[in-house]
Amino acid sequence: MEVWQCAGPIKTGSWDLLRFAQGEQLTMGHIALDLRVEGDMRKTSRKAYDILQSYLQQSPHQWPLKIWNYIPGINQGTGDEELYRQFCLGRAEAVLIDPGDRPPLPAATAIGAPAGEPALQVYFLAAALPGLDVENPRQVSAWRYPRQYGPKSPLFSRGTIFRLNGSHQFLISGTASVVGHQTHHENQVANQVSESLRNIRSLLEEGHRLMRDSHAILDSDGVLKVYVRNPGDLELIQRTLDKEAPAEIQKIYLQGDICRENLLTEIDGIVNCRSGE
Ligand code: 3EB
Repeated sequence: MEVWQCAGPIKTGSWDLLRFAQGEQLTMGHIALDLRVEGDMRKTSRKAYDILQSYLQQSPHQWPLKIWNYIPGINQGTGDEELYRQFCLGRAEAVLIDPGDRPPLPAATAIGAPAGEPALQVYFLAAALPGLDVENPRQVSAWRYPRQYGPKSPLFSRGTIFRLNGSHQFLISGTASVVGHQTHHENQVANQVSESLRNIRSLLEEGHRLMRDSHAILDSDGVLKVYVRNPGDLELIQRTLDKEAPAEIQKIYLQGDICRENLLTEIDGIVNCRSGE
């Protein structure tokens, strides 16, 4: 469960197939589209992002800060037919922006749901102003991934910093054992965890470089969500993180498939930023 609190009154409602709760500074929303009704993953993804986009255009909170995508059977299908790649294709068809123009992109997570789940689900957090995009110097920006990963690149920033009630928060996208654009440590789950954590630290450091006076801290106000492909890996993943991540930060472990077959784990999260050194 994700709980966001902001100043009221909170207005709830629906718009087409989308449902939302809108406070003063933030909107949280959700779209679920039945894949059997819409036809296939590409069409469903395109429609979900069409609806999201037209909703945002008329909302006081026009800028998505973070998007969570839950994709049934994410690794089903081979080559460009893989459902994650079809999801990326539909998203790119709907989203009107050219990432080459460097528009603000939301942070995102894309995680598998059980293959039997009927619906593609998209959750979003949006605000009146875009966040500050942070890319990771250790990783190729996802929107610049080469063709081998699919016909259309994923559209998200590695992280977004935004201001809420006087302090900065850092929204961390799903971060896996990807260095450059390649998967590292295939079949080695503990090393994948370590590499994901190195990527997160590098991302937070880049945020500090961009923000100068503000830096993200892995303390008890923060939370890391750790996605685990194989439940049998849970203990090893937990032990590795207990060794390598600060004890104070909250950790949530969730089962979910990752967007590349050779990735066994991925971590996203939200951490606070503090002023000064
Ligand atoms: C990666 O580094 C992992 O398609 O929205 C992470 C976060 C990933 C978001 C997305 C995909 C997405 O490429 C995969």
